[in-house]
Parts: sequence; C-alpha cells; structure tokens
Amino acid sequence: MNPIKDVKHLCIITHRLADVDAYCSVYSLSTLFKRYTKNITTVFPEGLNAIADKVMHNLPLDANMIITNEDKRYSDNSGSGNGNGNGITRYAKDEVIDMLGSYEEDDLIIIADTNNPVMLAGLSEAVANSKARKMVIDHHPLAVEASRLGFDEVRVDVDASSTCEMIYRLFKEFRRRISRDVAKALLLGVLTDTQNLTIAKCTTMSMVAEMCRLASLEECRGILAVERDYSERIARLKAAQRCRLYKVNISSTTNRDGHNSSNAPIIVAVSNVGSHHASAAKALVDLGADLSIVVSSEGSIAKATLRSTQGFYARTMLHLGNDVLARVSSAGGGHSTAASIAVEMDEDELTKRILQVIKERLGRLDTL
Ligand SMILES: [Mn+2]
Repeated sequence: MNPIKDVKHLCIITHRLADVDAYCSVYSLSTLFKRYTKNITTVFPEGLNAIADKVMHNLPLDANMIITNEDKRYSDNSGSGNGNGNGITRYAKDEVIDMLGSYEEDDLIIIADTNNPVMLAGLSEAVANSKARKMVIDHHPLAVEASRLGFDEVRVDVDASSTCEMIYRLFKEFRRRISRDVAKALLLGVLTDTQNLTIAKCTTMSMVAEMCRLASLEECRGILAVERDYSERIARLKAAQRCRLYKVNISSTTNRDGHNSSNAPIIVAVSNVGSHHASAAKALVDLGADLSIVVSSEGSIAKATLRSTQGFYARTMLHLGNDVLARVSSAGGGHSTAASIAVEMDEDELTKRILQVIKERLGRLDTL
C-alpha cells in the first residue's frame, strides 16, 4: 500500500486568505490526486486574496471547494459561480472541524503552502486530532509549532521557489503527465512567489522552460497583472507628494551575504495617507527610499506600515518587526523588511516614536 496514493478521502487545506501559490498548489494537487481518489475536498480558511480569486475564476477547481467563515454559522451553498458546477460552499469553521473529525486512517489531509498552524485560522486543533494521515508540502521553513499537527510525511524544501515548484516535482515523482491547465497553474504560482522570476534560481528556470511548452507566459502575466484602483493610486501619489526625507550616515559594515554594500547614506521616507498605507509604503521604496514609514489614522487608532529594501536589512540588520514596531508597542510586528502596527495613539505621536526607535539604532536622522 502506498500511504500517499491509496486514499479514500483526500482533504487539501491551505493557509488563510490563500494567495496565488496557495490556490495553484491546491489546484494542481487536486488534479494530481484525481486518479487515486474521486473524493477530494479543498478547504480555504477565510477565503482567497483578490488576485488568487482572479486566478480561481480563470482556473476553477474541479473538486469540492470550501471557504470557511470565522464566526458566522451558516452554510448557504450559493457559491460565487466559479463556473464549473461544483460551486463554492461557505461553511462555518465548526462544520469543517466536524468534517475533519469524521476522517479515518485511510483518509489523507494535505496541508499546502502553510508552515505554521496559526495560518490555518482555527482549524489546527481539528487537523491535529484527526485520525487521517497527514502530509505537509511547503517551501517555507516549518514552524516548531507545526510538530503538534502530527505529520506522517513532511515535504519542506526552503530552496524551492514556491510550493508549485514542489508539486511540479511531485508530478515527476508520480510519473504523471502535466496538462496545459496544470502547467498554467504551476507557472502562475512560480511567477507570483519569485516576483515575476526576479528572484528565481536556475533550477526554477528549467521548470519554467518546460511549463512554457504547455502554457503561455504572456497569458499568465496578464492574469496576474492588476490595475490598481483609483483610490490606491491616489494614496501612492499623495504619499510621495507629502513625503519628508531624512538621511542617516552609517559606518560601512560587513555585509553577511558578501554583497558589495554601498557607503551611501540611508534614505528614510516618512509620509501619511488616508488609506492604503501599505501600498503607499511600498511605493516609496520603489521610488528609491531605503526605508519608508507611512502612517494613517482611523478614529483614535493610528496605523503605520514600514517597508525597507533587502539591502537596508543587510546593511543595518534592523528588523522592522522585532527591532522597531514591536518596541513601539506589543501591537506591532512583522517581518524583517515589512511590518505594521495599529495602536490607540495620535498619528504624529506614533511617527515620533517610530523615528525615535530608529534613531536609537542607526544614529542621527538629518533632514534632506
Ligand atoms: Mn508560497
């Protein structure tokens, strides 16, 4: 018996608010497993993000598709008309928990593109308690907390560009032909997770070349291209218009990656917008800031998004989540080069505190 292929019921779950790599992973996995079981359910905790939703309408899943709602206990079967007749079922989280609880040893749960149980949005206990066999497939390093899910098989490769690239290899391993639609899905996943191949490695390129014999790169780029709506474009432009600039002279440091690090001063851009602060912060970095801080306020709550380049992080080792926003308030945090905070505070006060923390770490900020 093959523990992966001999499956009575297969349930594929991905992370909350599925992105394109997550959706396309679920799509190609369900196609791969269709030969081994007719009974496939896919679960999308709290739905899909906007771009993944667009991909879903272009490549509808041919399997049961469940979107869980955080609290509302309803199930309307109305679907949103993804055009394949299966539709989407909206379940309350509890109903999915019951479903996972009914699984037996000959069922299989695959967790795709998800490295942390928190990202299962309340389903992790049910996965941990389920009698089904469990497998995880992901390109992010597995969080320590994931061990409590009790995986029978762990497929994690941090060198893979995307989960889709790992599923491509699974097709090879199972000696299965890749259809045009699956090639398209795998390309979409790779393009998204490599910033349109900007950070792709050579191994990924050979897979992309193979997929391009079946699917069109131009078409995939077209699906992923999003036109920003009016209000977002205004926010990005206003952020640039209102921007205050500072420079920080930092002594040249040894870059741990061995890249040529420049000795140019660091440029910090500070601005404020009414909405879309995350997009605005990204825009300022795209314009040339090493670090951007964009604040906005909603009632008595002030929000801020910080963004930096990878080069900024390599030069300063200043982690925007841990070293900056988590120090401003316990409500703040995030990644090394992208972090956000929402806190009950005056907008100017929040800006001041963030700049203070940065000053303490990097030194004097000179107005440009
Ligand atoms: Mn991914």
